Amino acid sequence: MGDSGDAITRDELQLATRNHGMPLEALRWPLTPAGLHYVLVHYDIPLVDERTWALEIDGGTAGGSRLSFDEVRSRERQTVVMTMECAGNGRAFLEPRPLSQPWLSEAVGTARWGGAILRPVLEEAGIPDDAREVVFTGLDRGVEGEIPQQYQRSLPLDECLRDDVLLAYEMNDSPLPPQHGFPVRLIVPGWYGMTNVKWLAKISFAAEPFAGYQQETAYRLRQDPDEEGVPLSRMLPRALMVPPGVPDFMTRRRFLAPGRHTIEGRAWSGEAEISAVEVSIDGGEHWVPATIDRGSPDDPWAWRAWSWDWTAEPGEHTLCCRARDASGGIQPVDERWNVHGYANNAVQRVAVTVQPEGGNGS
Ligand SMILES: Nc1nc2c(c(=O)[nH]1)N[C@H]1C(S)=C(S)[C@@H](COP(=O)(O)O)O[C@H]1N2
Ligand SMILES: [Mo]
Repeated sequence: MGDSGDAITRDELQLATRNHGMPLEALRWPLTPAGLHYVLVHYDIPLVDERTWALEIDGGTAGGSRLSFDEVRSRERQTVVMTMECAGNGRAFLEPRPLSQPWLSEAVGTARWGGAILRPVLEEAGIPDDAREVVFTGLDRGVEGEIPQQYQRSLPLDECLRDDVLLAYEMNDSPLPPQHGFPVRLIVPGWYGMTNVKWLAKISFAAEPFAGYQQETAYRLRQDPDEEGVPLSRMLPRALMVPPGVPDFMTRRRFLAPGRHTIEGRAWSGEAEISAVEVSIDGGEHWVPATIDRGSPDDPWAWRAWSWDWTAEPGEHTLCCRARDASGGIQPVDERWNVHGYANNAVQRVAVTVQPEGGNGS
């Protein structure tokens, strides 16, 4: 993987127009409307006919099996409200910038995913005694790192047996839109986006660690391309704010009238519950606590709303927010570089001009 200087390349732009982020003002919705949820597709969105589609389950002790779309939908339905974030979120802030989808902060969304629990499907197929992982294969094909492939990721067997891991066929109570994995995708709360394999075609039991491209080459933290690296799994803590006031069209600098404004946003972590959110108005020098809405205990995988009342003084400010979680994780003020540009959860910075003729919305 190469890197680039300051200017965005045509290839990055091509990826950035296909794969859209969630506009940060959409942090106001507890459930992201499906069209505002971020999208990331490595190859092409496949056209799937649900009447002929089937999910193949391979390597079970009960012999191979196939589930039709109706068979998946006739199983007991379970829902989970889950915040999903791409492991590459924050990549475009890194210097030098790793060449891939150039996300800033917006590769996130929260949806209510509905579907069948994976565990009984695996149990009915017969989990082999030596199974350590389960490999999930999507229908989409492409070439990456010069290797032709179908999108494939494995997950440790114990994670697959959680009650909240789903074969999802609904997003926000509607059928999955094509770009989000129609007809059926995997949903694994807490893990970075790449885990949630879309357009599922096949599930196979594996006795050995899966060595596919998306496991061994991509989605690892490395300081050097030749390192073995550390595989990514759960989302690091992050808080984002709704940029206050009104934006400049090109630079997105914000304009705000002096006085009292409520700064609001959401925070999440795949490791542990969010324990604190703090805000800074001076670019991360000084921090003050925000108020966290505890949310519903029924939705442990959903982001948490937070807010902070600001009495804005005229001048130039850099607003920042950062989250901590109960496992001790906290967002760094400075970026941590790695070869592929993953898991950059450095604090968000929003440039705000407070002036009497500034926009009043906050
Ligand atoms: N089959 C398949 N599944 C996939 C992908 C893909 O390209 N193909 N992209 C992954 C990545 S990197 C992310 S971040 C999430 C994005 O899911 P979304 O587009 O529904 O937000 O899907 C994951 N599942
Ligand atoms: Mo991703």
